[in-house]
Parts: sequence; C-alpha cells; structure tokens
Amino acid sequence: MAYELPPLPYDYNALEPFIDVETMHLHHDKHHQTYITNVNAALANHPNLAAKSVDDLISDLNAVPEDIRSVVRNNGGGHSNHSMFWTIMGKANSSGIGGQPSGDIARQISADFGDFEAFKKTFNETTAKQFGSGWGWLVFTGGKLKVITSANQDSPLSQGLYPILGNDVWEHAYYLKYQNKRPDYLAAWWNVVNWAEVNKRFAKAKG
Ligand code: MN3
Repeated sequence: MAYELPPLPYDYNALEPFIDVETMHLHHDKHHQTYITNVNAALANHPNLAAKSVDDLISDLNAVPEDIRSVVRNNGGGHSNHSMFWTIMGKANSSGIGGQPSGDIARQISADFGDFEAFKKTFNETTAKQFGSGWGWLVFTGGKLKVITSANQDSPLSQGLYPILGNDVWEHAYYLKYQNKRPDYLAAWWNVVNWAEVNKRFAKAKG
C-alpha cells in the first residue's frame, strides 16, 4: 500500500501569526507530498517494505536494499518527520497549545533542564546551530530527556530513539516569514506546540 499525505489536523491558517498560511501550503502540500511520491517510487518493486509503516521502515534501514537505501532514508525520513511535525502543533491561542508544558513532560523537563525556559534555551540554541538543513529533536534516552539534531531528513528512529518532539529547520519551514532569522522562528514555534500530543509521544518514548 502506497503511503498517502495525511491531512493537516487543523486549517492551513491555524498557526498564524507564528507560521504563515503560505508556508503551510507549500510545506504540507508540496514538500511533504514530494517525500511521499519519492519513497513510494523507490518501494514500487518492494511490496514487503511498502507494507510497513513509514516509522517501521526507517527504524530498520538495514532491511532496505542498498540501491534504494539513501532514497528511502531521505524521503521515508521526510514522510515520517513531517507526519510527526503536523500533529505536535495546534491552533494558535487555543487551550493546551503553546504556553507552559503540562503533564509528565512538564515534570521531566523540570527534572532534566531545571525549568521550561532553560529547556527552550537549550533546544533553540542547539537547533539554531544545525548547519544547513535538518531537525532539532527531543528524545528520551538513559532515563533522561536529551536535545539532539540531525542533518537532512535523518530521523532519531533510525538510531533507535523515539522523537518526542521535533522542529524542522529546513529553510522551506520558515524562510517566507522569517528569512534568514532561524532563531526568531525557533523562538516563535513554541507558541504552537501541542502539549497533549507531546505527552502522548513522551509516554511512547518511555515504552
Ligand atoms: Mn520540512
């Protein structure tokens, strides 16, 4: 079964003014769709791999034949990462979106970083420094939260780590509104984080 573009769980303008409607159309309808088109093409003659969920697919890249492994890593990664990304955001200025974290993730952030402000500072500074295209991630490893980055569309899943949240710092994610000011985008992004969804992912990361 070929992968399909998941619809956004909110309107294209829901993340305004922090992420603009034009960026959302391009990012979701064009960039995400292209990753899906490319990974589907690569798997066309590999029904056993195409039958996996995309997260399972990129969790075991060694199971992917070498001649299509890079294409699957980049485009399967792109599909997985963006599918996660849309769901961990929500309508700006609505209940549970942005603001302070809640639930277990709030307690773990306090335990591991001191407080939310310190966590955001670590995440934003680490991710701002990712050279070129990539992602900033929050993962849970060795009983602690950790901020990591990856290049391109590499997913923590390929390293055996479950992404609790991730922010896309490819220029296509922010350039229309923020131009070269990646730190401004990173700072603004916290206004649209869906903490209920992040808590669900944290529960999964803890196993
Ligand atoms: Mn992107």
